[in-house]
Amino acid sequence: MKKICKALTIAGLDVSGEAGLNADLRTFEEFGVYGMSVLTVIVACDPDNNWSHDIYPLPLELIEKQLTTVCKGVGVDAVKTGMLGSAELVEIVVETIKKYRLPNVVVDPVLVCKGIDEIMVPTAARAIKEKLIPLADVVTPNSFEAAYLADMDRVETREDVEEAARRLHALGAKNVIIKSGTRASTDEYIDVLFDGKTFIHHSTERLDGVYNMGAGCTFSAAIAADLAKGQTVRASMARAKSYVTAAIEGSFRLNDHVGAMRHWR
Ligand code: PXL
Repeated sequence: MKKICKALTIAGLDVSGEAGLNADLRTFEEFGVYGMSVLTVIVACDPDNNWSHDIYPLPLELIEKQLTTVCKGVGVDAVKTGMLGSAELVEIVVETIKKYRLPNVVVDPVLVCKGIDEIMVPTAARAIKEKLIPLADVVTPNSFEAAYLADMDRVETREDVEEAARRLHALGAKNVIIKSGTRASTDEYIDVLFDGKTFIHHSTERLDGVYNMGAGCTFSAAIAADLAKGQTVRASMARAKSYVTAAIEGSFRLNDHVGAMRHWR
């Protein structure tokens, strides 16, 4: 029988399903990988107040129990981290990665939520930078997160992106992929991969009239899924990019505030 590869996402639940855990599990499924999940926070939105969101963290003890269930009880071929929510939880995740020697660690350093450019929990952000990124096989910040993590005012131009990637690699991440996304000042989406030696650029045209909530989660989940199957970072980045582009092209409206990507092909 063909080996079934397993991936774990440690992420938040976006109740309306565009981002976070839902997006990750759908992506694992599409990549033919068995998905498991450790839930960190629940993000609920207010339909009567401009879809403003509130984040409800789960008790740390409960998160630890989930981590033990999966990491000790089953085992994983790759792990992806998303919204963690507190410095204490970052520490627990770091200890878990070390204790169970988890392979193929993909860190999506979720520092912001639902299009708001403000660091959600500064102490958690610092812990991600100092403790989690050094354990990452791949770290996938968007340009806003890259600027924070690399201590730069902004990451906009190609030179900025390359400098930020060098700095994140120096923090200990083996591979750095910076996603320019909608914040790019050009007509392209440019993703840059730096493995400590070379830069690889991937660009696709900007898409109009689409929804891309959850694109970051989906992108890093796709990379984790491919790494779980033994693919190289370079190959998984290319596949992740085309998968995300197709999912954005197929996106659909949920309400006046948000839409969702189509994860199925
Ligand atoms: O896209 C970042 C993100 C990650 N995880 C959860 C989220 C969001 C954005 O809203 O809700 C749970």
